[in-house]
Amino acid sequence: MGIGLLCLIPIMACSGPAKNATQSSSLHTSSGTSVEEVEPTYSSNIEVESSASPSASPSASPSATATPTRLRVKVIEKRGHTNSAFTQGLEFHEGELYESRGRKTESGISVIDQHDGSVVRWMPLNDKYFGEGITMVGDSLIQLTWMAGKAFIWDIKTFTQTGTFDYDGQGWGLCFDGTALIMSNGSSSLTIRDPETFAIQREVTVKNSGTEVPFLNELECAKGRVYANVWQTNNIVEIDVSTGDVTAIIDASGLLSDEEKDGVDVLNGIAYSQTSDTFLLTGKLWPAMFEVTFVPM
Ligand SMILES: [Ca+2]
Repeated sequence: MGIGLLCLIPIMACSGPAKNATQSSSLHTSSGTSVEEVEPTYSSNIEVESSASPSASPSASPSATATPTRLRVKVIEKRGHTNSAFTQGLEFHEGELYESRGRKTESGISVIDQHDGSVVRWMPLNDKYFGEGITMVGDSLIQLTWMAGKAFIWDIKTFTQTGTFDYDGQGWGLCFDGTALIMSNGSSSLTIRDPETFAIQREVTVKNSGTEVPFLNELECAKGRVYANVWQTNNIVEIDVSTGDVTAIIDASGLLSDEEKDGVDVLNGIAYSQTSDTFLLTGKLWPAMFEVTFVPM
């Protein structure tokens, strides 16, 4: 069944929560009943280190893996961003910046100006879908949806839909490492998928020193690692996807001023620029994007 639809208890017993709880859509269980989407009772500032619970106890010894490096963001440049964009995916491709937006009736894919965030090209999603993460494979843009079990394939130049992939469970983040697709679903697991068929090749559980890291959200494949926003936190984790080990934790707090935080949602959106070897970060409804590098604390 869809992951975690009935999971109303706090935190890590849930493997995939109803994350966008400002929506009031009805959710359907595998038994055909529907439940109203409920605001999760999660802490709004979960620390990655404290994310363990009895249900998520590490099976491996904490000493089995190295302690992740602690990093912070160093801002190179602050840029504009449309504060009505509910950012679910952000990625550079051939010099252009692509953004996916979520929320029903507001979802779509776009090319946005990488300096002021304004929309250069836009394709709305059918109103019944809630857009999620995106990535590019060749001339195709693949876009996840949150609860519909469908990924849409778009021609990158024309934004014409060329196909659909079906999958089980929720869709959150997506990136392509040049060989395989990596997808998150809100849990601590990432699925590694065939870019041609979307078939799952393998699954990896992401752990910080042996402890599972749930709520993996927007993804970015860069520099031989996978970077993931951790939902409801200002942390980005750097993951060795061959093992699932978190190799670094990046503290991205403090980017927005107190005034700018008014009305915004969580940090979500990582795009790596190979040209400048920098990352561009933003969040849902954020008024700004930040070109950053990751540096030691
Ligand atoms: Ca991304």
